[in-house]
Amino acid sequence: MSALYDPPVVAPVSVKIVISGGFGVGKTTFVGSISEIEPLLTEADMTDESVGVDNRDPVPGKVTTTVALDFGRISLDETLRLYLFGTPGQDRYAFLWDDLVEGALGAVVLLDTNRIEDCFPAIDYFEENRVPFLVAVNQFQDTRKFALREVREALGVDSRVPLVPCDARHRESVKSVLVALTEEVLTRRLAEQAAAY
Ligand SMILES: Nc1nc2c(ncn2[C@@H]2O[C@H](COP(=O)(O)OP(=O)(O)OP(=O)(O)O)[C@@H](O)[C@H]2O)c(=O)[nH]1
Ligand SMILES: [Mg+2]
Repeated sequence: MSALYDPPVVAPVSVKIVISGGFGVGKTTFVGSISEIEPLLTEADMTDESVGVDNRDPVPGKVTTTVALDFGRISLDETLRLYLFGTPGQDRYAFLWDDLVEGALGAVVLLDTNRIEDCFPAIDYFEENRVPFLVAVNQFQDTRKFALREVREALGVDSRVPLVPCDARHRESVKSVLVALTEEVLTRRLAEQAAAY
């Protein structure tokens, strides 16, 4: 009898989110901190072959790098499941971007305030392809702390693009970034719908 009144079981909506930014900015760490499944990581050792090709100075202890993608999943609630695709950070894998970004609902651009310019290619890509995105300011040690307002000035992005603080090593921080991104996607969608009428 009661089964008649049970609410219907609704399959969660699954959406694709891209995690991007410059080399060594914390993309793989971000996906690994939040994924509720064992993340698929495509890390390869950084060898001497990369000397002169990759600038490893900003991340001196780094021994591996992403060569294809990071993949993880997080359920924000029972109705919404995010599939996370982390991009490789190095320019020579740029040819993978179109496939990785295809069908994405939104993107996170991770930023290290020591080398803000490294995230410009990602920002340009999402602007050109009209993918909603936000900028997550990652908290590295030995990094001078800048106010978000100063980072925004340096970036020169539209004032509507959200800037949020992040520590890619901490699940709660990563989750708040993803919640902010879903809010941004909704806001953009509603604004587009309103403009269409
Ligand atoms: N202090 C601090 N360290 C971080 C943070 N996020 C990442 N790291 C460290 O930064 C290093 C690089 O992180 P990765 O996650 O491999 O960076 P990535 O962007 O995936 O690198 P590529 O794929 O090679 O471009 C690692 O040693 C991380 O532990 C952070 O928020 N704070
Ligand atoms: Mg990586």
